[in-house]
Amino acid sequence: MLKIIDSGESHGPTLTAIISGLPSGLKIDIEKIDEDLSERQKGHGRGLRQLIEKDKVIIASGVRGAVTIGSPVTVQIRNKDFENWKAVMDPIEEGINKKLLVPRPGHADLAGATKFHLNGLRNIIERSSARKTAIKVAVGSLLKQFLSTFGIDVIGFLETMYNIRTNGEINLSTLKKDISSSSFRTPYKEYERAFTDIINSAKKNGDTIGGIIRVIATGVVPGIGSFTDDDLRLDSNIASAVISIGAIKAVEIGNAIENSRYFGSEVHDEIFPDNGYIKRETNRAGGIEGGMSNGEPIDIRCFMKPIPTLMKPLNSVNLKTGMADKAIQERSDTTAVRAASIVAEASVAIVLTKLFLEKFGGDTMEEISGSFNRYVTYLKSSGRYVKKSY
Ligand code: EPS
Repeated sequence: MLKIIDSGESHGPTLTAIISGLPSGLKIDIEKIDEDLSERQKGHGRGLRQLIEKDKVIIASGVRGAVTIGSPVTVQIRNKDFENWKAVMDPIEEGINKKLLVPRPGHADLAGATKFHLNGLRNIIERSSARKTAIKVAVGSLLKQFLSTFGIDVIGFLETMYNIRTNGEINLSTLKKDISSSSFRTPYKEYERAFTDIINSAKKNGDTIGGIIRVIATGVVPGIGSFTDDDLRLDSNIASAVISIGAIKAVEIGNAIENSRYFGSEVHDEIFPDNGYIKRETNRAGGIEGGMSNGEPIDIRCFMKPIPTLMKPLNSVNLKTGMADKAIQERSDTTAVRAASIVAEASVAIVLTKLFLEKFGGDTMEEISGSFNRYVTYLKSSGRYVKKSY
């Protein structure tokens, strides 16, 4: 059973996550985790915080000699900015307490302050901050290393921003290369100019923009997740995980939205025999049927709202005076859709690892590999092995 808990405030000393339930014997490549952390920090439209931080993972438990030992793995990232915020954010010393009093529409500010009986918003801002997505990326990056041992690759990328309609075929065999050569982490390179222009114009107007992220996981064998229990469904776990990322407000699996407008005969992905394999010619279901992987690529879209911190602030209410006022302006990003694509990739990796371990779980990598290999042998001998469509 994989369990993950994380903690940390945006300007506190560290972000921390504990991953319990990982088997022993998994080799960890720290550099790969740091590469993903750096990916999260990049992108046109990010704010000044990213110039202060240079995120690096610290592994504080559960790993010896770059190999997991079966005990809980602690990962941490230091907030360099804490040095500048010590007078406000020291966990022990009572410091400066300048009250932020006017909540931002669209932010956790108002509901959070009400829930915790506060006027000042600082404590709400600190934990609801997108800064905490850094530790999620560290966890997801580590778990991607587990998944890759079993041939699973999870790739998150930017599909579009604002109201720009990107078009074009995705080539799964070159997708990773295609997005890594794009400053926007998108395979739709011909739209990069349009993305740059819309970000520049939003920034100039003190505004923000959202967009759509796509995550595709390849190499997932059929039968991950389960129809038997709601909390084991792959689709519900993915939806919950990605919608837990701040500002992600909707999730689509496969072509779900378009599918709802067509006849069943036009939507369902027909199954064909192919010399002892199973084959499909379409993947409108996004690789999930009955809450389980069906062997096709898992295909998810995440819809991100524009960031609520506007430099041209919206109308709000001062929590101290009760009078009309303009919302607070904090240092922020014009857009973070590109960054969110690596966060969503991490979230999907976390879910896939959890449900993979439900099916093939064991104390050691060796045990898990044994169980996995037996299943693959069964798939092949029963004619259920899914032929790659890419
Ligand atoms: C972010 C860290 C934050 C913001 C932004 C993204 O740091 P700071 O508040 O010190 O500038 O830049 O977060 C938000 C937009 C938000 O609402 O929390 C990060 O590391 O991704």
